[in-house]
Amino acid sequence: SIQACLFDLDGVIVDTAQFHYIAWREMAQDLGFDLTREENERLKGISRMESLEIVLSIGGVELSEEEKARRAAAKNTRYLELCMQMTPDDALPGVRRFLDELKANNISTGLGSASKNAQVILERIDMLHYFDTIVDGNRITKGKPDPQVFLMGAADLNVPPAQCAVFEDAVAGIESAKAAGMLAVGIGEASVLTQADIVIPGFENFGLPQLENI
Ligand code: UVW
Repeated sequence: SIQACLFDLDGVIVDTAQFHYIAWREMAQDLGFDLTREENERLKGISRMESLEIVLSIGGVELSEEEKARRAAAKNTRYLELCMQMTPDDALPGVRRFLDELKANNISTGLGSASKNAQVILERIDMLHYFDTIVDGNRITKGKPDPQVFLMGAADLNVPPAQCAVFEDAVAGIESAKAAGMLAVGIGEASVLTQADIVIPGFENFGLPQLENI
């Protein structure tokens, strides 16, 4: 049975994709091109520097390494400024209740995110205390779809991968969970998250009994 649950942050705990989109779009416009919402989808679960490379390739823009570093830092400053508007009410529906249920049943919890901002965002929505371990962009050397992020989380919690469930909204994240040998619960649409063991629209009608039934 499942002994640990590992959660992606962006799109699973909180919807920060909208802020990434605003901040990348402003950078793109400053460089003379636009970024669509659909193009922004490609950035989900992807690290900051890889996201920058994708955005620049969309615009056909080439920058020096120095300018890339400057642009990425400026984007992050803007992104964090937008994130600071969030309150604890911005946690996605049902996720706090589900985490309470896990705690009450002694199931370990971990965060597995490519973001270097994971801790500050969890603090902002007052949810840092829910996680027994945080594996974020400051710790990993290989991004999703590599399994490293979730294997580190399982090792921190001392739980074998086969007894871990991963909650993910990104295709790369589901791939990462499956490569780690874990149960993958997709948050979103089954037509997109085809490798997931089950796909749910969100946590509103999901609890431990549903998890144990998969
Ligand atoms: C991601 O968006 C994944 O990374 P960061 O928050 O570090 O820019």
